Amino acid sequence: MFTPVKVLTVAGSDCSGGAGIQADLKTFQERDVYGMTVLTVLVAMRPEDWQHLVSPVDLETIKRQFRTILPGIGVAAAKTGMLPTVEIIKTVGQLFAEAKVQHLVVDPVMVCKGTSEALFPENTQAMLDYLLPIAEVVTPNSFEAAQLAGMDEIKNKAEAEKAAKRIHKSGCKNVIIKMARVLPGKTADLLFDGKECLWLENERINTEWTHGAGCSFSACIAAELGKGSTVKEAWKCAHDFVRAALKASFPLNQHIGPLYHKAMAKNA
Ligand code: PXL
Repeated sequence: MFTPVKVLTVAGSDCSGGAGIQADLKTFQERDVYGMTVLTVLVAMRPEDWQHLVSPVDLETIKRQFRTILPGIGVAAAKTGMLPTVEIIKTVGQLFAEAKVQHLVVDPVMVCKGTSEALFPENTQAMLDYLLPIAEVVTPNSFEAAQLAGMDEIKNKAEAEKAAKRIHKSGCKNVIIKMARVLPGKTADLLFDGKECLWLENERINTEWTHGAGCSFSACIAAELGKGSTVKEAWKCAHDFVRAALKASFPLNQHIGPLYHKAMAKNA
C-alpha cells in the first residue's frame, strides 16, 4: 500500500493561482508529498489595478479545518503563509503548539508582489510571540527580516547576518533570509542555524514574473523536511526548485506572472 508523506499548509487563497495555498499545493505535488490545507484568508484582486482585497476566514472555521487535520489525520511537516490578523496568528500558533508538529516552517508573509505597502504591519509582533518560538525554520525576505529584527532596512550581507541573529533569539531554530533584490546582480539566501551563517549565492534571474516565489520556497522546504531531509538539504532543494521555476515563469496578465512549478521535472 502506498503511504504518502502528508504535509499541511495553513495559508491564504490567491485566486489568481500563483501564490498562497495554490502555489503550496502545486509545490507539494511536484515534490511528491500529499498536500492538505487550512485556509486563513481569501485574496481577490481588483482587475483595474490589481489591488489586493483581503477577506479573513473566521476563527471557528480555521479551528475546524485545523482539527480535521490535527489530530484528525496527522502530518509529517507543516508550513504557514499569509495569516491576516493578530487573532489568527495567535490562534494558529496555539493550535500548532498543542499539536506538536515535528517540522514547522513559518513564512512570515507581510507583502504581496504587486502591492508596495506592507499588508499587516501590526502582525509582526504576534508572529514573534506566537509562531517563531515553535518554528523549525522561518523564511523572511529582506523586508520581512528587517521588520522582524526591528531594523530599518537590510542593504548588505552584514546587515542580513545581524538580522538573522536577532530573529533567532525569538526561539526559531533556523532563520533563512531571502535576498532576491538587494545585492547587485545577485540573489543570495542566508541560513543561520544558531551557530554559523551559510550563504547560497547565484546570479539573478532576470524576470519580473516572480509571483509566488516565497510561498513555493517555504512549501518546498516543508515538503523536503517531511520526507526526512535535513534543514540544509531542504534549503538547497528549495533554492534550486524555485530557481528552475523562475527561469520558466510567465505572465498571466499585465500585472502578474507566476512561477512554472513543473520546470524542474521537465528540465525546462
Ligand atoms: O506572495 C504572497 C502571498 C501569499 N499568500 C497569498 C497571496 C500572496 C500575494 O498575493 O495572495 C494568499
